[in-house]
Amino acid sequence: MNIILSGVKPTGIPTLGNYLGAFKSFAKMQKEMSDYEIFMFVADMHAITVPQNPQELRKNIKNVAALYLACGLSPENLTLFLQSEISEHLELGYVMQSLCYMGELERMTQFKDKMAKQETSITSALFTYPALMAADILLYDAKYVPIGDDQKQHLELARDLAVRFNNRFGETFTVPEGIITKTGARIMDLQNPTKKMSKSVDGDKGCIYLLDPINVVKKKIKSAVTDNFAKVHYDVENQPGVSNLMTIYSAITEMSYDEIEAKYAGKGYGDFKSDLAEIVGDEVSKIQEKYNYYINTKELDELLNKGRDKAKVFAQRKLKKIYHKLGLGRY
Ligand code: ATP
Ligand code: LTN
Repeated sequence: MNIILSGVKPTGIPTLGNYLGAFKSFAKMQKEMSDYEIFMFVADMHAITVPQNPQELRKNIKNVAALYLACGLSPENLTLFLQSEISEHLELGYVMQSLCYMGELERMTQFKDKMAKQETSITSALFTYPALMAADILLYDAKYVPIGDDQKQHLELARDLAVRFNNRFGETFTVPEGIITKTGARIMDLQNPTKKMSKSVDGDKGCIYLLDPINVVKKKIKSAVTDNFAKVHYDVENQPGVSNLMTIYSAITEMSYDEIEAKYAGKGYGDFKSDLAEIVGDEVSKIQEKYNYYINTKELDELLNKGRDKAKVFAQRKLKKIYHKLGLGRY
């Protein structure tokens, strides 16, 4: 059986970046690849690699689960679950750590960035997190993993670890392939367009949260940083702010950059930003309508129970085989 799998960390309210880089493509793949099984999980174990407030975390977990559905994933043919309810992720995570070299983890840019910023409280779990992410994927023999551009390096590591295990212990894991959306792969902060839009970074003017009131969403778009060129033109180096807004425009409307440039030729940023504010406002309001349904009904918990039970069967079966290949245990 072929599986498409991905995870989202409940480290805050998901952003427009998460939607365009990840959630939106999950739903698209579910529609287009109907012969694949879709496994989606809330990566709550990854969330605690940085300090979390337990009450907030519990809320964020439910929010992420509801947003998977609100962003267009249909509950049919979907296995939706929480990572912390399937302990096999951690067990295989440990196996992956014992296969993974320190040097490989030290090279991970996400980790290096955090070290460079000398953020306090860098935990050992944050350092080994790519090994757990590899386990998340390999445990289910996922074939395709839709991710944003920032996860490319982690996915590469998962592939390397799969190949390494297979070479040492015989064919065991499917080598996964990352699927990165053409547009929307990296949405930048609206106030600081050289930085990724991120849900766990303070200072929210540059970040559109999927649960922001719609007037706030529009206001954030309208006050996004641009430049003095007064030309809607895609040029990431010289016009990063406008280019980022064009990426958002294109990811939602599916218009190409050339089409957008032609539409706004000779016009200033005012028209462009007002139109985009409406486009994003409409998209986010559709998401919120569905979110409100799922967060207020029993259906979400029922789906999570069903997803947990199904994922557990897969995970237990796979881990047993892996332990056997490693020579662990008595059988
Ligand atoms: P954090 O901000 O807490 O580091 P995150 O939003 O980067 O978290 P996740 O919530 O786990 O991390 O991300 C879920 C998915 O969203 C991943 O596939 C990731 O690549 C994608 N993603 C996250 N931010 C962006 C962004 N700004 N643009 C495009 N895709 C993104
Ligand atoms: N590391 C990812 C979230 C994540 C994930 C995964 C994505 C954890 N496990 C498995 C795809 C497959 C992130 O920070 N965005």
